[in-house]
Amino acid sequence: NAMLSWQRTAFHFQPQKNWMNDPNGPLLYKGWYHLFYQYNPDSALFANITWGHAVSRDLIHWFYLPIAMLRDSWYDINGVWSGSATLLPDGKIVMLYTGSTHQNVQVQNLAYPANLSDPLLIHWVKYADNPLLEPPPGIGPKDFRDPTTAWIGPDGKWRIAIGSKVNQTGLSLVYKTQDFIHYELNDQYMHEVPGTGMWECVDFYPVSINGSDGLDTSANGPDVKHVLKSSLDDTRGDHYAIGTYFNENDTWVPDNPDEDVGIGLKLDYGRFYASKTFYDQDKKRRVLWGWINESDSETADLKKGWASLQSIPRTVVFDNKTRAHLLQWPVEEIESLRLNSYEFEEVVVKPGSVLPLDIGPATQLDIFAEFEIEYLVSKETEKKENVGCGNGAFDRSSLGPFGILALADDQLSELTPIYFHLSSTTTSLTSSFCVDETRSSKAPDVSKLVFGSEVPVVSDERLSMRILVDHSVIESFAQGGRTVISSRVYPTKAIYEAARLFVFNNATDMNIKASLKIWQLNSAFIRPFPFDKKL
Ligand code: DQQ
Repeated sequence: NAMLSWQRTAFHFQPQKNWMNDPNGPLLYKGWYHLFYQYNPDSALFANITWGHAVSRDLIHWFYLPIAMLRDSWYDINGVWSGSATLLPDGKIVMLYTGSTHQNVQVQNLAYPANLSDPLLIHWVKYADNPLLEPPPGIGPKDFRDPTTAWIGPDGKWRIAIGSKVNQTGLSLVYKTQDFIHYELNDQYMHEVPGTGMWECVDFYPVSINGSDGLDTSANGPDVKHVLKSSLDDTRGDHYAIGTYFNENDTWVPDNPDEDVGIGLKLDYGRFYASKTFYDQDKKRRVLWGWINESDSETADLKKGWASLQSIPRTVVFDNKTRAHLLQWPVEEIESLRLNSYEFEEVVVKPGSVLPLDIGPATQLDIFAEFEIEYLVSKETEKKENVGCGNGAFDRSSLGPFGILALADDQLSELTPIYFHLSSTTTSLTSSFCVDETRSSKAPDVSKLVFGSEVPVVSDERLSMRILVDHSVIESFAQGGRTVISSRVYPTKAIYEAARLFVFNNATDMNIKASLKIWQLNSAFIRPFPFDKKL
């Protein structure tokens, strides 16, 4: 049975079968988290896009619900594309989404729940006079999509942002509205960055710079900065920048122009795209979802009968230490899946060695690892290196790489290293945080890349990583989530009981002392809603 193939994940959200892409309209309503998603009901390839729908009490265990919106009108017949939810102060819900029309023009549409007293929000009504917005003058018919969650300004009007481009300049338009039916386009863009191309799935939200709570999308004030994110394309990924939002004309300016949207930081340096946040008003946190694609072939996807998964939802906060990054962290509810735990303290890993971590089956794990460094060469001969991730995990040099081998078999014929490579051993360092997929699978037709980026290590910090392993996906977080990498791997040997975990040190000039805490993770319940039973 293809559905039972080992690549299927156990605690990541996936539809029962067929194709999924972007997360859409996440919200918390009457105690239920709602996730909608770009979904092809007919096959495991991208086509016929509708809105799939699932609900959860805790962001981990999910119930599939009927498709929320089908392609049934001229204004979305070529796809019910991405969009966002806004929870209004009077308790109503507004869903804005892009439709691809019968002529493949991108337009913005409104939908709302048929019955607000249904906490499952099963039935959706499309507004009778859709579409509400067509591409304005100067904007191409296929460059106008993915409305954000709305935020309200001091004048009492709501604003939404919509991604676009003019020539190769990526940009975000802003519209104002009072009733979500009539809209007025601002004359200024919110922001634009030359050379970045089409901005898909713009996300725009405040972060608190003095506290750890998330903020409602409309929050603003002196203790707030605003994050602007755009999705460039699935190879370049989801780029963000932190900056200041100016209420009076709805423009936004990055703190650091050299790290502007699309040319600076990425939410995730691996396989992760079209992400979107929402504000969880009960737990006062901002939660991020992202689409993690397959990296095997379309033929393999058709054979499996499914393609894609969603990341583990992550809380997003401003990094109070660097004051220049976001920190992403798996929502705390994932910890409810923890089973047996294993601890390893100050395991010395000598240059060139690989040590097994005896934890039993290693296909569903939550791993914390901290590393201390013992430099074996005198100060005088100490080398500085700036190797980055490009050389992969197998190229040895004085300061790395070292880290974890996940989804490895005993013979190390398949393995996925998640590792650091330092630039300097003294004081405050910058290191690279990387994942190397190149030896992850013997299967043919699998794309295998080396991913990663710099991760600043603040002086009082130890080098640390957290890794979630779930059969064919590995999500890795360095330095509390300052740099994040999602990867897909399809081992053929390191599966089921044969999957192992190791710690390795490929540095030539230092010992590594590794301290680890590892949990087996249970599977989550992800299944059709039991309409016939009482919950
Ligand atoms: N996916 C949707 C678009 C969006 C793109 C179509 C991003 O609305 O721009 O499935 O992956």
